[in-house]
Amino acid sequence: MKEMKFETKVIHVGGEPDPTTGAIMPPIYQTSTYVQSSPGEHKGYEYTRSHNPTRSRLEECLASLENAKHCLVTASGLSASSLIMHMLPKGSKILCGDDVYGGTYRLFSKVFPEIHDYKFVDTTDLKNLEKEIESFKPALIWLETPTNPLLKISDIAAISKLAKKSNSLVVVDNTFMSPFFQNPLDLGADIVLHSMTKFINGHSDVVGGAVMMNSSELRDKLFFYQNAIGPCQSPFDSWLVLRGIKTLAVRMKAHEQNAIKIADFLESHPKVERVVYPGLKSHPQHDLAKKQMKGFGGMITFFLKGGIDESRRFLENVKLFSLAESLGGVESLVDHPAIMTHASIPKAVREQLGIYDNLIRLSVGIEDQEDLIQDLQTAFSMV
Ligand code: P1T
Repeated sequence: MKEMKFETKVIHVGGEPDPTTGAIMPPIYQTSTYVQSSPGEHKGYEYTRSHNPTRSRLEECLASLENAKHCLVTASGLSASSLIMHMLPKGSKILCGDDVYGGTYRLFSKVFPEIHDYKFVDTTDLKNLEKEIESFKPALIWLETPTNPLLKISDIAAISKLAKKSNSLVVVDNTFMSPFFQNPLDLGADIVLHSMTKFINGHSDVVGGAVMMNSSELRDKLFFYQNAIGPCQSPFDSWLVLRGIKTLAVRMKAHEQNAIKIADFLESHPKVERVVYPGLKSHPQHDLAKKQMKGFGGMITFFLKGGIDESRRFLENVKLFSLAESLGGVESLVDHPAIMTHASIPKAVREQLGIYDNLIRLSVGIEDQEDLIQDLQTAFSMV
């Protein structure tokens, strides 16, 4: 059979009917252990921290969506990031994009500096990045693209080329695009990482992470740490993601359609200072976005005219957009990064990056777009 398209893979890869009963939905193997017929003789499953058939189905599906040979599903996005850090030899150098999720920044600036050496740089500036790679000689380059929350876009193919010359690994956190809109391994990255808590699951009811890669050596190293440290996802949560992921393609299209309309609306609104959305011509890396992404996604960042008081009034008056951390669910969310998701970044660093008190991040859901625009309109009128 010809290679299946994305829309087919999300439903059928890992979604084969149960061979024992014919159940069209995969069983939840809610078990911690597996019976052996003789010591060491088993059916490939010994203990759920190491392997679980429900989780294996999800891993198979996710690997196919990122055109990867391997996938490991973890308990959260950050536990997936931690596994990658544990895998590196002590004292490794990591060059990380300067604008990343606040929790990633905290992990790399407060937890792992005891083991490794981190440098945060603007990875959208290729010339400067090339110099940094030459002088810092990183073992690993960490890209989040588009970034959270400023939606900056790094050139995955060009950076992967530079990295190959210096034998650095490239990791791409692809959470904002999901495998539907961007496939970093196809562009030369070594590992792609997702917080499955977001678009992949899509229903705001699971925390999870995943890493995909083509190298069996990398997979085996990461699996060793996954098994040794223990951040495995529960069978029930893996099953929920298997359920949620079936609609990933239709959801991503709907998120994007709404986001395009809302970005246009915001760009013409008198109370908005600036809108950042990869699909807008005004986005500084719009051409790169068109080249390396298959769509622009459902995340929008904008700057309100004013400061914290105006932001508070806006955020207290939206109704359909719920004020909450996280993103990527079917329901629209709004976030104030400086106080919420990126509070762990020191104020001075935040402001250097442009994460001011008037910056607001939208995770545009799949509700009716006129209802969403009306909701924003009402909140603006209260500012
Ligand atoms: O929350 P967790 O599943 O551990 O994923 C961490 C993570 C990793 N990478 C990116 C790009 C992320 O956005 C996140 C989590 N982000 C939020 C909770 C947020 O509201 O931005």
